[in-house]
Amino acid sequence: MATERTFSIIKPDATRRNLTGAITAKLEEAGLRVVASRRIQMTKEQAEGFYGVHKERPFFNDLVSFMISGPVVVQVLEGENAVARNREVMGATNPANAEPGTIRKEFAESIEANSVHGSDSLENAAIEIAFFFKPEEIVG
Ligand code: RTP
Ligand code: MG
Repeated sequence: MATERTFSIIKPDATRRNLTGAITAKLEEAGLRVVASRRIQMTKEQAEGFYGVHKERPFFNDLVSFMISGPVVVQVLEGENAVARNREVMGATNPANAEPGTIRKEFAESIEANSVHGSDSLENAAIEIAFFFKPEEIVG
């Protein structure tokens, strides 16, 4: 088992409903430690850049609009197998398919307004962390 860092976003549907603490508690209960955290209003340019891999997908414009519809909380999470552990506690993209006890099962509103983002690989985690945080802002 390796200690890893992954990148998380608490999305606008969740900050709007004041779920930042409840979601962070779920992450912590899953053994993940918040080693960096910042509440921001993403710009359109930031959201388009961050989700660049999805720019040919039919949902891209809606996704960008959603991600700038309110504040988000960007976080770096650290722990054993943090990338996979975080994906596990997040649950499936579509909350209808998410396992009981997962963040998306409990809190997500829809396949788009699904409360959290989590990196899908260690490589992408490093890229996504660097997109939002300077090394000195992360304290392990
Ligand atoms: P994320 O990147 O946010 O952690 O979510 P994910 O890996 O589970 O899902 P992904 O396929 O990467 O999609 C990114 C986000 O786009 C929105 N989405 N909308 N309307 C749709 O059919 C649809 N499909 C995806 C969701 O907000 C999803 O988390
Ligand atoms: Mg994804």
